[in-house]
Amino acid sequence: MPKIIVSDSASLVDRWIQALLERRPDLEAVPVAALGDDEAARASVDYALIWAPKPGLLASLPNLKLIVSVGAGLDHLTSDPDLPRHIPTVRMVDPGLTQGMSEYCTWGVLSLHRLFVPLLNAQASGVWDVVHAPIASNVRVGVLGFGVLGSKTGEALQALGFQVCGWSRSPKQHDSIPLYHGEDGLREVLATCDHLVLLMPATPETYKIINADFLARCKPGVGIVNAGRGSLIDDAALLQALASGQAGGAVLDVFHQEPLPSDHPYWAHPKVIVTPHVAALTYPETGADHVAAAIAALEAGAPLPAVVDWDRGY
Ligand code: NDP
Ligand code: OXD
Repeated sequence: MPKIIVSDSASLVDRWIQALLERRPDLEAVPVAALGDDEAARASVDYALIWAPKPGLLASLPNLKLIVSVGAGLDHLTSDPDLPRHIPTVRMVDPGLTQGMSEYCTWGVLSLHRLFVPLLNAQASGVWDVVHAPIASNVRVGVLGFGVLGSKTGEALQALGFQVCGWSRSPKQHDSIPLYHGEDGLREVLATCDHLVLLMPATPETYKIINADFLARCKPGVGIVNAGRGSLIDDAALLQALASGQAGGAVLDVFHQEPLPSDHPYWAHPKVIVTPHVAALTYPETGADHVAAAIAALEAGAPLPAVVDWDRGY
């Protein structure tokens, strides 16, 4: 009987096991915590559905054939210096996660667009301060990172009436959303967008991509929603742009250090909304189809869905 080990937040592990067994009753699914320490137990593992493995754990499983990341991001895996990168690895694609992300990012854009941050500050001071937002059809939102999550977020923003464009690493097409890539494409996006949604993965190429030079190329007063990873932003540059008015506001879910240190300037910043990495969650009940599909593809020798290309970094 093929064996899969499961690691996620404690409250989700039993739900994963139930959801996996409903789809694949032929599997033995066990929590990582219940895997014995002896050689025979380690040798019995075929597949791993994993969030943040104990460093060295995956490399110690001699018959491991497939790693499925519980998250769409991979940094919880790559923080293991011994991650066995020769084993096929699949990123999470989950309709529940995608829906959550599109809700979070549309809320983030609406918070900036409808000036909710100054309105909430005014409420805290008991001030009746009437401010009006521009009409959405005159506002352009750029989604940087137009992959699984970015494309659905872009479509949701477009459905709300915003002008939307996307930017990705490689050329892509969409029926109704103009898409850009490369340096020339970025120039066009930054020069024309009022708000930017960041949904790129953490890679060496995207590290601090939102820096002083990048922000200076944006429209004055640009709004930033970051639900990708904290490593995308040079915090000193964003704080400087917020102080000068070059950036109008930011909604930030992810940070270089999590939890965000209690003395970080973002916490009390009057132009910033901080949320504690809650933009989107993978739900076992909707994500298990992807895990079952990945295992079935591996067993059939077919191409794996959402397979990671470690040379590309995601
Ligand atoms: P995808 O791999 O489907 O999409 C990533 C997108 O980023 C692709 O469009 C890709 O381009 C683009 N990209 C990658 N590198 C670059 C680059 N150097 N320049 C420009 N574009 C680039 O990932 P998902 O949409 O599934 O997830 C995106 C990220 O969202 C995850 O990596 C994770 O960090 C974050 N996330 C955050 C969560 C939260 O709760 N805050 C929850 C879930 C995910 P191309 O299309 O050309 O490949
Ligand atoms: C993810 C996340 O990458 O939750 O899925 O951050």
